[in-house]
Amino acid sequence: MLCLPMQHLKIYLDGKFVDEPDAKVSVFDHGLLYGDGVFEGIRFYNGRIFLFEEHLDRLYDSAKAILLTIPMERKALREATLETCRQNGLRDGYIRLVVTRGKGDLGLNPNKCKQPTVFIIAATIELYPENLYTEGLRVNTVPTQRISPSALSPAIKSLNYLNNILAKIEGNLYGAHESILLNQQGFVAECTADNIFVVKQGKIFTPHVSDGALGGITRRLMFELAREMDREILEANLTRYDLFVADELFLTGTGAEVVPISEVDGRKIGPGRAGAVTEEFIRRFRERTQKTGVPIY
Ligand code: PXG
Repeated sequence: MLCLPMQHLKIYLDGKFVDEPDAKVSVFDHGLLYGDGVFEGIRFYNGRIFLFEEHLDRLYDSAKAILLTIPMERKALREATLETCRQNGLRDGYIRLVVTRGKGDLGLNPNKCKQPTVFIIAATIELYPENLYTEGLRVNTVPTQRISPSALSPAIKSLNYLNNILAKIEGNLYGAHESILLNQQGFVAECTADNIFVVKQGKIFTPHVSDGALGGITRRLMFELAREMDREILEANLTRYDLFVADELFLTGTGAEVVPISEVDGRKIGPGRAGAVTEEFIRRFRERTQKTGVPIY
């Protein structure tokens, strides 16, 4: 039997492409020490990066909001991202674009960090199994509340995800596929890495960003797809009650895409599987992913 050498992923790290085992950052990097940095999760489908400019916009805005200067012009960062996909010969997959405050000392003062760290990973991603896109996810609301926008704006896609991770751990303890976080007023905010939508009597609702939801790029696409469907999405203060009595519920996110919810806190939602409106969003979303995006090759 012919044994081929194992192919390592090529990682972009501070201007160079390195094999994954050599892609290392300092233990003094404030991204690691304090979660001081920003990131994007981006998908590419059929040889095209999906909603690439929208993700770059959000990355630069997140960085600006924490006074972190990304040490690359947008054009260079765009090209480095495309080249990372090419170096790995991928046509479908997931990109993780990360900018940290860089190496500093053991104090948290970011002024000690002279050079931000930039790395880009392009890899394949394991989605939820296809059956869940018809059968739906079991989700739970969890005790951990979404961090208040006045404490840390959920609009900033920072490396500080402990709030979401604690919620995820709690959902895992319930055996849930995902966790729903409420805010301090008891309104539904979002899931750990997804936005949430409610369908009720033909109308569609989603939490306000000010209720603690990230302004998801997939969320924004839903507003556009709804217009195509002659439907309207309303931003609203939603409670657990609204989830329990919904006709349909679904989640959106770069990783999860558009995925139905069948159960919340052990209660069956609507038909207990993907409803007609959710299915229409899934169909239109998939069409977009296959037909649009920035070509890699
Ligand atoms: N809320 C939060 C807290 C997120 O982190 C979303 C909503 C959905 O936003 P987008 O723009 O993706 O539609 C996110 C997205 C991961 C992962 O690895 C997380 C995200 C995106 C991709 C992958 O779990 N966050």
